[in-house]
Amino acid sequence: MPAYRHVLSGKVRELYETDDGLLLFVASDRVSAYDVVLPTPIPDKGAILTRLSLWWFEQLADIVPHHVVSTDVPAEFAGRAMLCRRLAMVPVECVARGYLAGSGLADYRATGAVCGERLPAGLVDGSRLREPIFTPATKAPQGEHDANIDFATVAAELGPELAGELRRITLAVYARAATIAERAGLLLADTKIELGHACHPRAAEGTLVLGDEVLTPDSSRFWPASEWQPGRAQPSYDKQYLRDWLAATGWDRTPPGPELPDDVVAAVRGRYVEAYEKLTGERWS
Ligand code: Q0Z
Repeated sequence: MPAYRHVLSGKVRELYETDDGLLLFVASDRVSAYDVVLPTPIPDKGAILTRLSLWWFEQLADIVPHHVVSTDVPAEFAGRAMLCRRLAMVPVECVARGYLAGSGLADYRATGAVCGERLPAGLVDGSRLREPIFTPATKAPQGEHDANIDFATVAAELGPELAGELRRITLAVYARAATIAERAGLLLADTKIELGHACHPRAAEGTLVLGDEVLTPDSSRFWPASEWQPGRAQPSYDKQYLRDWLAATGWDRTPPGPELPDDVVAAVRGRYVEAYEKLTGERWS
């Protein structure tokens, strides 16, 4: 493993580049709530989400190739990092939704549509959509929220052919993942993927590659199927315990957040382990 230099910090992850032109994608143990990174890490969270991403990349490999080259990484990142091919990222967030929540719900309430897709009247928080929809968004700068855009805008910016490929791949990834999640007792409400073109000149021209992390609780909404109840906010699989505990402290959601006690850390870690074990069918340990 050659030398590496830090290039980017996200709220809960880091990106480095190596001398041979690869990227090192590192997941930290940091956890955020209400867009604030909390001062207390969740042990193994970075490793759990990395292993989950790697597992999903394999499940999706017949739909779309992925950017991972190796998990042979420097010791300080062992278990929570992936060496990746550098992609020319498509400047659009690719989101698929099978259920109404978050910004999709907000847009539906305001306009009756999400990303230009007209939906039937009478849908509520958590409603299942008759058919999953592609709801692209602009990539907002750090600290800002992505803005939903309609398919016609993506087609105008990137060309109708690439826009159609993004939609096709995003919906195929959602369909595969939702089926797998349902077998594990989880509903996949929505997921965001990042696609890019390989930069390597020998790579097949025009092939889209799946980048970033995939189908982790940080990029997707997973709901316990047994608790799904349209008409109210659904409990988040990973963070509901944390949010409920934070609410009870009276924290006003401005930084810094409160330190988490050991029992809360253990409960939140347990949820990530449980999500990993349910989805993959493998023990975490
Ligand atoms: C991912 C991000 C951050 C971690 C750039 N294979 C790739 N090729 C080109 N660019 C990226 C990737 Cl994964 C890429 N990000 C998001 C930001 C830490 C990941 F601060 N940015």
